[in-house]
Amino acid sequence: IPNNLLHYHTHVVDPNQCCSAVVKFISAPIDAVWSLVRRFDNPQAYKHFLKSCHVIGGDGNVGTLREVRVISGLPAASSMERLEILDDEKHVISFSVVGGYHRLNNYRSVTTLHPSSTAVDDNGTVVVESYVVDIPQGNTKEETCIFVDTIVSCNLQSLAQIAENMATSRSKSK
Ligand code: A8S
Repeated sequence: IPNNLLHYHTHVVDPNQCCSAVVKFISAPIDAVWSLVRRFDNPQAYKHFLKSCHVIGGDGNVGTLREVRVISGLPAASSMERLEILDDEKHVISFSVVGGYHRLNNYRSVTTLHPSSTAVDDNGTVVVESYVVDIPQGNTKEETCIFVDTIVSCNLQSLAQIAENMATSRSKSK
């Protein structure tokens, strides 16, 4: 992570909280990935555990609230989330959980995108998503991190698939 973005992933973590991060390489340009990630009003485009999203207050800027509903089979029904950071230049988005029916109290995540050029792919993106959350009563720190890491990894996996499809269909039509 470049120095000027490191502080976004530096969290204050209380003893009753856990903190972790997931990193994913995506073989698509940063603008394609960002066009999906920046949509605070449409997280279900790539977060497949969500079935709906309703924006409740705000104009799409910091402070906007959304209520997402979760598919069945998870220990959750809905979540109320507040947009904390949306920076189109630095490619940073952050939200915090402020309510809802689930077990992840005080969840907050920060997602940053970084252009990545390798020998194999000179136009890729690295996504870094870090989070901090309260450890639910009756669970350990490890269990909590495994649960959240799994959700975040699934989200970044489908984000990659969708962005990579966008990138290939675009280069084919050139
Ligand atoms: C995100 C990340 C997470 C979302 C979690 C971790 C959640 O939406 C789901 C299940 C839960 O138990 C908690 O970026 C909650 O959305 C899928 C409802 C918050």
